[in-house]
Amino acid sequence: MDTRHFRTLFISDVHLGSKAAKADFLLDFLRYHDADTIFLVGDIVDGWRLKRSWYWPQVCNDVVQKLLRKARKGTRVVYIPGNHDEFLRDFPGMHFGGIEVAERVMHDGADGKKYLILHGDEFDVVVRNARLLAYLGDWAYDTAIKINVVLAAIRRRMGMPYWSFSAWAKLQVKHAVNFIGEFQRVVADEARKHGADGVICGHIHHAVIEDMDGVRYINTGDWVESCTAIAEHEDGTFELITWSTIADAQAIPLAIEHRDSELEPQAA
Ligand SMILES: [Mn+2]
Repeated sequence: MDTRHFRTLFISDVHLGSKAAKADFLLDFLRYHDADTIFLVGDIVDGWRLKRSWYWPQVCNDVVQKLLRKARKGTRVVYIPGNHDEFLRDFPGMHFGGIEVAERVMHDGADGKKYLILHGDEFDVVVRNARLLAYLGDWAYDTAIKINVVLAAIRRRMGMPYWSFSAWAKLQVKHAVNFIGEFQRVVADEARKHGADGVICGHIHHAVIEDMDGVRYINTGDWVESCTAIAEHEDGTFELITWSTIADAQAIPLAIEHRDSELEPQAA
């Protein structure tokens, strides 16, 4: 298989440090995919898991080394922290081995459009209480987002794990689809508010490229189940890549020993 080169690659929700992380799949993906710019759209490292019990097999180092190597070789690598790697949120503008950390980024697409890149966890509380907040209006909406941030910080200080939207949504199977739709709508609204034509996010582990009332909604998916990434071609078109399917079709040998490591319930 030849290496594919893109203008931009977007990857999120790898959850390195959790046993469910498919790090070996990602390592293979990174071998065959390159880009001028790589955006890591949050929850790459699962700080919450690591805090509870240290789980860091060699393949996690390999992924990190691979990314650092790409950065050294001239790829611009930008790390946008999520809720599971929020310790990085204290370092906006910092560089680690050539990887820059940013809270949010406005990406100029090759199609001439602007794409707001963010992880997406700040909208959990809004999604949970969407109807009530719509009724109460803008002030309540903005306040809810602020409360979410403060509560997350308090929980963190108390050593409690971040409340996980997708784990919770999965429990409410019947409503899960509604919640995904609600999340998409809320995040697309945020992009609109900032004058962006589209938004690229992660967090809910549901990869898709979709139009939400004139705003392009793109979700990078995850590397604990579906092994997906978003690629931006030179001509500005976006492609959703499902690596597990491609790897199977190409019969690319994977490091089997990591593959069936005990699965744990995942957190978004
Ligand atoms: Mn997340």
